[in-house]
Amino acid sequence: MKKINSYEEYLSNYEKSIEDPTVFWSDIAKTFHWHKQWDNVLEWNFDEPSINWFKGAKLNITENCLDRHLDSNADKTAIIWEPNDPKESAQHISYEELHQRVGIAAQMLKNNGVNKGDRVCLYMPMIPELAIAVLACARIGAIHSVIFAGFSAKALSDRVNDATAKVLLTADYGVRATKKIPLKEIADNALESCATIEKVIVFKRLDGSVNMKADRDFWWEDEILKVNGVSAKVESMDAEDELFILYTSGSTGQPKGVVHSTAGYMVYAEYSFRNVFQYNDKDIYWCTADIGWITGHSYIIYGPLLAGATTLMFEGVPTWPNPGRFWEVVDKYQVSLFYTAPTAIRALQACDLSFVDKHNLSSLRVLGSVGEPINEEAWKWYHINIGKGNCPIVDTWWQTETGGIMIAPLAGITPLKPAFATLPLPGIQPCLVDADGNEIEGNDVEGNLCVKFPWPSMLRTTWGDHDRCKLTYFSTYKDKYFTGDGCKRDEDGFYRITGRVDDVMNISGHRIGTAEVECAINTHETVVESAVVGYPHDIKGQGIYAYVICTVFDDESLMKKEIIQQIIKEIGPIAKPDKIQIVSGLPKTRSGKIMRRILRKVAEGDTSNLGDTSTLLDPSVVEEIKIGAIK
Ligand code: 7RM
Repeated sequence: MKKINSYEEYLSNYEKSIEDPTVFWSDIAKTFHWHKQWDNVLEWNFDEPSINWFKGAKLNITENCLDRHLDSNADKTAIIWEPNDPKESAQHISYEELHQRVGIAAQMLKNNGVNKGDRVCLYMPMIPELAIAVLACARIGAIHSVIFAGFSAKALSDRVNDATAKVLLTADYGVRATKKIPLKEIADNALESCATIEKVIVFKRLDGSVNMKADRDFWWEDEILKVNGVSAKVESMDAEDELFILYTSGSTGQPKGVVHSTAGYMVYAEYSFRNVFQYNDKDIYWCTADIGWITGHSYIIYGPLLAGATTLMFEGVPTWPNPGRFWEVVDKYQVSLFYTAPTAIRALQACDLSFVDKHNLSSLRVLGSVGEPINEEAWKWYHINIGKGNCPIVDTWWQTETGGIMIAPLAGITPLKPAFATLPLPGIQPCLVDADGNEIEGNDVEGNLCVKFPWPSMLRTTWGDHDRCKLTYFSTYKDKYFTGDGCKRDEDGFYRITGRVDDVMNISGHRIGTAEVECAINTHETVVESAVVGYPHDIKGQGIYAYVICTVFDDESLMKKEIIQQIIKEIGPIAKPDKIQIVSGLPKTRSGKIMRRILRKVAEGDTSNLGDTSTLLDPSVVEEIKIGAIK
């Protein structure tokens, strides 16, 4: 696949992609390996919604990730694995070895009863076997659902049940910094309420000192041996067959299973990877995300492997054994393309600069950012101290639902503006709409961000509930996909995403619904009601502020500890509130709606002007909340 080489070429490609999307995307799709060509490039309607890309085509995405590279690049490193502990050995897995290990793991799944269309849940640490398991599922047409290994047993069981998964892949433990995470034990607790799971396959990351349930639990290593080195037959998939489910938070308490399909996701993953990062075949590419999130799916596994790149997988954390770990790893492997989250940048920015200056970093060519708006200060720190002023920063805006990067500079090609995601990729037609749903034309404007034409990697449905997909994304504005984000378009037509306009928070780049946290808090027996809002946080981007009404309690600090425990149990540590305020009432309108605007203001520490409170049922609760506000 050829990449765009100049700004003029970007502009002309963009124009072509809008004028004739069919020709544009079929030219790109031709560079992949297909068992059968498509009959039609695009059939769509946003009302249902019904989206078909490359209808009638047959393919397997893993042949495009692996087999396709074997003739010329069998010995090239596909995956570099850097362990949590720098004293442990790293791994270098070539394309040839990865191809073989995926084929064998795929046969292992077959031997354990997994067939095309079955759901397989993956609750695993950041180890090569996770990438291998993802690809093994895709090899035999099983639908993978990766569940972030920081989620609690309750969150895991909810996702397993929603997907009615047949098999769970996990590990004895995960390791992060000095912590040992008992993944198998958490999975055991989750599975007490999961009737559909027939088998659990457990990878031994540590010593294997865990309970194994007879006839249900099997060791990965044993199951692999039983395959006798024979690879599974590749499944020929329809273009629109589901590739994976990935759960993400929305404005209700229940996470949605976002469904991506095969061909369109594949085409867009490679196209966006090559163009945004301006990948060339000598690059060493590192995305620090977790595979439990969409960034890991599209830009640790699929995008880079489709492009035949070397992709680095890191098991550890940015600050252990010291805050220079990222930069040590960059030097160790001569990383040239580096993709991380603003929260990580801000956390490292807060540490001593000597942790950066000890390292050379001259291998770096392109820096990336994803997950939340990057503030100007962090942008500059990243640009000067990490990129030494020489590396373009690609601020990439996209979502679990979009499958791939939508608005971003092409590295070294698109003019940069700090804190701007800049311009849409070819094929992407963003628009801003006002409160009445009318499109806002022209520049120097602000509105809600929508997309008005399909792109290949867009979500197709939400698992088990197509109406929910329609309602959440395609009903707010007619004939448009609604992102949930607010956005500005400046005088030059450049886009700056300003943050969510719905009840979704972004905590350290993790998407968490306020309703999810409220549901978790409300499971505490003495809690009557709660309201959760996000507020600006120096490192995390947003912090969580919870207002809670309780019946009796003796010890306020004990009560708060119990609430936190409840959230860890229901969701996981990522959803822990930063501040909890016990209140006797919440500001409600006469119709019973909580006025979150007021709660957000108080959480921000700005109580000088709370706006119009005349519609409140009981204005005195606001006074009490102001007095008790947590600094
Ligand atoms: C890739 C990912 C999606 C939400 C999205 C935005 C926010 C992501 C940026 C950003 C400003 C960015 N998927 N977001 N990237 N906001 N600038 N470059 O993060 O589904 O987990 O989250 O994240 O609000 O809607 S996600």
